[in-house]
Amino acid sequence: MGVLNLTPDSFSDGGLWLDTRRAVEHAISMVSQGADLLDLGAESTRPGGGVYGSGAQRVPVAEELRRLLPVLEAIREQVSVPISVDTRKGKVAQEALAVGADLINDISAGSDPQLLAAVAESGCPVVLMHSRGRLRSMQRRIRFADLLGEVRAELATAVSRAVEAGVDRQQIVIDPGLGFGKLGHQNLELLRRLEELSSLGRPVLIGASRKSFIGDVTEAPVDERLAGSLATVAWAAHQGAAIVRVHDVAETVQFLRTWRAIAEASGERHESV
Ligand code: HH2
Repeated sequence: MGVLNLTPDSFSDGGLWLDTRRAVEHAISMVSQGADLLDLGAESTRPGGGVYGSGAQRVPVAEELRRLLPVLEAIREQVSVPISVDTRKGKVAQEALAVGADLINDISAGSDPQLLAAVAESGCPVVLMHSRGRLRSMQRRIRFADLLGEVRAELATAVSRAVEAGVDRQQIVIDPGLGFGKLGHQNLELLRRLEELSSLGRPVLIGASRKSFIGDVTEAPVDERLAGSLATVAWAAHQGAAIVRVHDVAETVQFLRTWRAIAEASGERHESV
């Protein structure tokens, strides 16, 4: 999943794709590099209270739609891969689905009933991501007694809430929400033990690309975290993640194709008869 942030303030690529023409070119280039789906976001969600100071500003619905819709419509005309929209707002999800978005990626795991209603009505897939508390303050007072157990239980609750709202369980993807209300070592542990989320019976998405816990380990600045990001992709793939959400598509695709070729290598030659 290739990330396209239509925001002035995203933590790693804020302001890069504000011009519609450039944003569309970038989307097309990610698809030609091998992205199987795209994720368009028009509101930064970097949490406050930690490395990002006061965190992202909340964006009104009208502004989020103004940033999103023209680019979404233009990309829809030119690419055939599924397009995801990264939003917490029901109204934005509804309008995006109406102009051709294929799935909704919600970092608040369906906190807006209108979003779940829009997803249920369209029958589209939805990503429900784990987080705790409010974006502005979630990096303060982080407490887990049983990290994996609590993340899994809270994701199970989010899945049940979505199903009660009419969302098809088979259309739900879950995400432990790396960097959202977790400390650096907790993000590492979630990656190492990712397989334990498989008991929820839903595919897992991982978004680790360029995040600050990679910087904590490597001391690399945000624009020099590709190698660290690829290490997270390796762990995610090894633990059975279905989708990795990344900024660097070409490098990730090359990495995963090689990784998979090794995993599938049998040592036998398959010659056509
Ligand atoms: N991370 C970010 C945004 N959306 N969605 C899911 N499902 N999982 C994630 O881990 C995730 C996400 C944050 O990354 P980015 O979009 O690059 O930054 P920003 O929120 O500052 O726009």
